[in-house]
Amino acid sequence: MTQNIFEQAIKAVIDGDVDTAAELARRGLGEGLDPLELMTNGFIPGINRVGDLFGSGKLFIPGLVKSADAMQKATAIINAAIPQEQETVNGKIVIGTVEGDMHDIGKTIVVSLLRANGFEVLDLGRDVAPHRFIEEAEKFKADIIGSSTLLTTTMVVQKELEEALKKAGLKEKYKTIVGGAPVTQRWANRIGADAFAQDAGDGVKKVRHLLAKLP
Ligand code: B12
Repeated sequence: MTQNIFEQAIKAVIDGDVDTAAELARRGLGEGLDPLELMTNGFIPGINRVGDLFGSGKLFIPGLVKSADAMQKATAIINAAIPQEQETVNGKIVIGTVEGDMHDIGKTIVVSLLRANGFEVLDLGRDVAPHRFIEEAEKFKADIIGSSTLLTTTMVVQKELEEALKKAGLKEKYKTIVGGAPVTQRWANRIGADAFAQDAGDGVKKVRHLLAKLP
């Protein structure tokens, strides 16, 4: 039964079927499935397959956009169902997708899970320039700056953010965490980011570690 709903979710995303994706998200939650499990075993493998199909030339932009719509609809329903921690914990994070990159599905899942774990999060959305990450972190009195990138061509913006922080004399003030499909621990080390996370759950874990290191 559960396996079946995951398979249907994968298919709905590949087909770009927004209504079915929404219905499956609601049905899965209604059946008591854990929101993250529904995401991790159903919708995320679906959008990853879409990425592979697009990458190998078997799916084109209109199909990619339809699948992204189905994924976004399901994500919104599932994110809204993640139980929220009532007490806020000490820890403020600004997070956004870097300049030039419009992908925000994964970043939005990370935001939801961080909030669900009691962190205060300012979501800057997408297409965020390095100077804006810094300005908003200053205003929000953030502890951590998180950036997401899905395009290999915009990974460099994460490096520019590190450089801008150093130039402004703020590198010690904020911890940074990077994520997104092409991002690795190796990349984080190379640019001097303080942490890398491979998914939203790992993000929460790494944010906790970073906060423990703050003075
Ligand atoms: C959906 C999608 C789109 C949608 C995005 C909709 C949206 N609002 O996000 C649309 C249709 C708009 C789109 C557009 C394009 N796309 Co696109 N897209 C994808 C696709 C299929 C899925 C991305 C996704 O949502 N994954 C699901 C989420 C849950 O995973 P995730 O983002 O990796 O996030 C998780 C982790 O990485 C981590 N994480 C992510 N961010 C962060 C941040 C922090 C701080 C932390 C801690 C963790 C973390 O946690 C998340 C949750 O677990 C990918 C393929 C892929 N497999 O990545 C291609 C892909 C990224 N796209 C690609 C391309 C080429 C494009 C376009 C250039 C196509 C075009 N010619 O126009 C445009 C780019 C426009 C732009 N300037 O950004 C390529 C990139 C290739 C490359 N080498 O850079 C990919 C890889 C497809 C491919 N195989 O070729 N795309």
